[in-house]
Amino acid sequence: MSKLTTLHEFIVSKQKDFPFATGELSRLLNDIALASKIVSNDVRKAGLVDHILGAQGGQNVQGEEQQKLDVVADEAFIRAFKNGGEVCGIASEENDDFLAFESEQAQNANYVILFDPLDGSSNIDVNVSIGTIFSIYRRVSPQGTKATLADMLQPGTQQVAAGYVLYGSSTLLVYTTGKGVNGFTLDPSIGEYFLSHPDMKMPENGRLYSVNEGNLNDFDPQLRAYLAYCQSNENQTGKPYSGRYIGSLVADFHRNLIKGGIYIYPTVPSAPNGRLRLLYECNPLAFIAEQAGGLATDGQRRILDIQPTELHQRVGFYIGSKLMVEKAMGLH
Ligand code: AHM
Ligand code: MG
Repeated sequence: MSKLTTLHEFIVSKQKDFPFATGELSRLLNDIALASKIVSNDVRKAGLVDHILGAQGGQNVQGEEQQKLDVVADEAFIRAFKNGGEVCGIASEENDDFLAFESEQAQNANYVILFDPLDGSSNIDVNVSIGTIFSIYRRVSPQGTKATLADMLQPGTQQVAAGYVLYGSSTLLVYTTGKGVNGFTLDPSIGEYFLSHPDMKMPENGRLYSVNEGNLNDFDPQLRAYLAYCQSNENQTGKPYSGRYIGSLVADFHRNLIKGGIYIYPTVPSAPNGRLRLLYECNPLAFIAEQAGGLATDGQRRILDIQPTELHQRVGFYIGSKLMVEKAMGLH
């Protein structure tokens, strides 16, 4: 049997790819792994908490109030980042404003992290896959001071690492540091991630499309024409593509990354700027998609080129296999 590679071994072995690496980024990735194991454990107990403990007045055995899982996840990640001391600040989809950490160690740290602690929250209560998405940047403010908004509002091209954790039939951590994409599966019995998906590549083309078709009447003519193409016998496979929409972006993206497909959440009248957040959802997944050979746009611009102007900015989102995104953009 060939030797298994743990996430920690893998991170350490890749540290030399960064000529001036001090180990800070490696430690930050380990902090993420740790927090994700805590959240994974909580996610696995979610049904118990909601339907058994929840039935007892929302209190656990110690008589403490149960919190919602997205808040639990948010706190677990923030705690890991605060204790780890590798970031000077964080921004989370769950919080209105960013947090600048006060400690001297944090103020001397070089990185900020932006994340969606539990994406697909409408799926929590119905036992369907959910995930965490994260994006890491080097700060632009001077070291030794508090993190600023400018540290958070950097275009996606400046990401030094990004990834997601999918709490699915197993827990999987996928990340990139700009040198390809690798995936690690958690062995829950020993609490260790092992390299399970080395050097992930998105198929150049696919036959899965993921979109909330309930919004069809609000889609622009170009998108409707693209969906009609997907559903027709006229596409390159000669038979209709399959529609697959979980409603958890991480899970929809992950499936399309492996099998080939496109995920679309366009701008619509009810969400004129789109639904998904540029900083917490679109940039990190766009970085991974491009690293795996795919594409991500807002309909006009490459996602990674967009200069953010606010923390919770939303954008239209087309992400997936290269030829499918190009076709949807009307480039073929
Ligand atoms: P969330 O971060 O509040 O969970 O919202 C993002 C989610 C995505 O995971 C998912 O793809 C999308 O919203 C689903 O939206 P809709 O229910 O409008 O199809
Ligand atoms: Mg989300």
